[in-house]
Amino acid sequence: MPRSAVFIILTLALPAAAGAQVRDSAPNVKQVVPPTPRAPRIVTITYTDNAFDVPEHLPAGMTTFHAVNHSKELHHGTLVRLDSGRTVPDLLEALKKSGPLPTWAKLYGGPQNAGTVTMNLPAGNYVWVCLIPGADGIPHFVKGMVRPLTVGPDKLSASAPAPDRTVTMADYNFTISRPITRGRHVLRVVTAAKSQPHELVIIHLSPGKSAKDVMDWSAHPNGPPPAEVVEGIAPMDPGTVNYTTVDFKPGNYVLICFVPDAKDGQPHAAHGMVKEFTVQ
Ligand SMILES: [Cu+2]
Repeated sequence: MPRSAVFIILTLALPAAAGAQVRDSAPNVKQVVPPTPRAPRIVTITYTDNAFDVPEHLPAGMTTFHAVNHSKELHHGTLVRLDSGRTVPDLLEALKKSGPLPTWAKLYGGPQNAGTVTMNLPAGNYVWVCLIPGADGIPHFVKGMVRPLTVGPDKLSASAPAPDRTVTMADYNFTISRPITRGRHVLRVVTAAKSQPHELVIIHLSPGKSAKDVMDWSAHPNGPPPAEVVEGIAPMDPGTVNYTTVDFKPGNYVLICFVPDAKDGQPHAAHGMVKEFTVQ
């Protein structure tokens, strides 16, 4: 075959390979390799004292948020989706009242403290808020940690990270699909259907500290928490899915939810939403 003919055949073969690579694994046997899923784009969000450094616009689709905390206090980046034309002032007004948020405000999760979280964001209007109170009891969003975010209509296509554990949050417990072992895990985190919103605060306890120390600290958060690392997922309503990548080191861990209860306003932890486990 003349060299130019080989070139033409190779060129013609290229469009057929778009989206799927065809390779010869043996003479006359073609193996179709599925396209490599595109990883979500990584967006860094930063907390400083009572302020967020967050994007104001993002394309829709699977997105990874990597949070960096430059403040001494704990923060999270809770994404709230605003439907029915509601605005940031409407949300701030709703947050002044105790009890569940109105149905036009949907909690989408987000990174807890300096965590890494992936979620699929449909196009729409959102708000970043930090609902965590400071040592004075005043939530950080009141002090300025509230920023609007528009998502779409442009869209990026990317695949969710492959999870190896599922954490289900229900009224009032955490269920992990399999015990967590030492090393890096991708947790798929969901709130059970018909449940209240919940958050997943993952606390790697300091040596000698217990879940009770965490409860005592949360009631009177003076000084640093009795923890080496705090990460996880911000409050999320049923129907949303977040993924978080966590490097579990040997030691004692506590999963805890501080979302106020719809009935009595007590943190869910007071209703038993605390789970301790040890990573060997
Ligand atoms: Cu909860």
